[in-house]
Amino acid sequence: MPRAELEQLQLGRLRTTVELVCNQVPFYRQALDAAGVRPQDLRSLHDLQRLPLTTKQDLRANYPFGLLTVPLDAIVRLHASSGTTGKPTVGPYTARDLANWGEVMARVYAAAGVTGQDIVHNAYGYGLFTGGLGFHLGAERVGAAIVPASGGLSKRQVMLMEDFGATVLTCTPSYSLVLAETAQELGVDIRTRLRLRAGIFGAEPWTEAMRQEIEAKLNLEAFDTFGLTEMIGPGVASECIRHDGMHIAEDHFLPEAIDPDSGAPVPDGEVGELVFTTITREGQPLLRYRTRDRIRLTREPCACGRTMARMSKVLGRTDDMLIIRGVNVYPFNIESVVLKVPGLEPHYLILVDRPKDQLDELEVWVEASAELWQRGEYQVRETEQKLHKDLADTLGIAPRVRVREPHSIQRSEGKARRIIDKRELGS
Ligand code: DLL
Repeated sequence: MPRAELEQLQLGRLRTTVELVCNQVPFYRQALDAAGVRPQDLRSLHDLQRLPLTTKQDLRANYPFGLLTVPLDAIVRLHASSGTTGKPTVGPYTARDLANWGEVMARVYAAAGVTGQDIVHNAYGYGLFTGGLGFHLGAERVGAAIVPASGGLSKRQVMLMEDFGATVLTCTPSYSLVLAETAQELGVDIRTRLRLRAGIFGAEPWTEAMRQEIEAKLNLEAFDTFGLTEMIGPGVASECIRHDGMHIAEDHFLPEAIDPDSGAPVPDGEVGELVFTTITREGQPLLRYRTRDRIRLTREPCACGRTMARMSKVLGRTDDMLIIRGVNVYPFNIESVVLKVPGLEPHYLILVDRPKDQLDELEVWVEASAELWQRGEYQVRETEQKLHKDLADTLGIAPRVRVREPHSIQRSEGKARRIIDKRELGS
């Protein structure tokens, strides 16, 4: 759709949404009043910035159903994100929300070239997490054969991928590496015995270096895909075959990038916090929801022909930045460095500690490849020194580094937990 036409569509849908929440949700009525905005004041998309922002705290304060615009009768599905502390975030769907979810998920597959001919092995977790059922819905919509494997029992997953001839793998990037490793342990040669040609990976941050690792290990083309429970789950944005950013389903979700401190808009091409307004959600529409994900936006048309805005890979979250001795450290940067050092595997852990009366300490553990480990202590120490130097050069502080034995770092079936911040534990 040409952008001018798209923007007209967006404006109409935005007005409908604002009217809906203003009439049905006391929280939004008050917030709009406080901002001095009425639905009829929205004359162009620029007026979006006059609307109040919504935060995770607002969702918590209205838990579980305070932001619904419809009676509970009209809700046909409830998902929830786990959340590390306190109550989860609720994702309520009406029948039309589910239909729209199927539609945007079908686009995710189509952008990766998936058709009704494909066999999709879906190893995202089924359950409250939106990954499993979201990818399931979209595969049905494009008419592919879906294998609802969910996470875990990795040996059986490798067997099924081989026996059923899966052509597409969907799971978190970290779990894809677990499957690759399991295939190797079982002596299953991925190149000759599996038929995977594409993988659609998301739900956690991963670098370009990680993409190369995954593509090489699994012999497939890896696509990044983005979403969050608050919007709809997966299906918010996804890569096309150009791999030049993720196309946002902008006819359903209006993107903005803002300065996380001042809230001011950030121009296209610069890093800001991603903010979304849902413009077709029925169950729980959200205005200007702060995702806390750091990204760049572009509205330049893509070489693939799609006109929808694109977002960069997620460069980290505004709340996962580690401040260590006054220096800002992003886990994303650590991953980029780790994966460039030869002899290391893409399994790592970042530990932060504040020993009593001492300065903060940053430690990075990475697994050696079996080959490096066999070459012995001296080579391992040499790799450790290289990693130490490269990390210090990139981060601006020198972490402690440990290159560890293969398979010594815990694997995950879903989102990998790569940071252990002991300062949060009060030690
Ligand atoms: O992770 C939905 C999803 C499922 C997306 C499957 C993609 C694939 P939540 O559990 O609510 O929803 O977590 C949302 O995960 O705000 C980001 O911080 C992070 N995230 C999701 N996709 C990506 C990605 C699902 N491609 C939170 N890259 C978001 C980096 C991602 N981070």
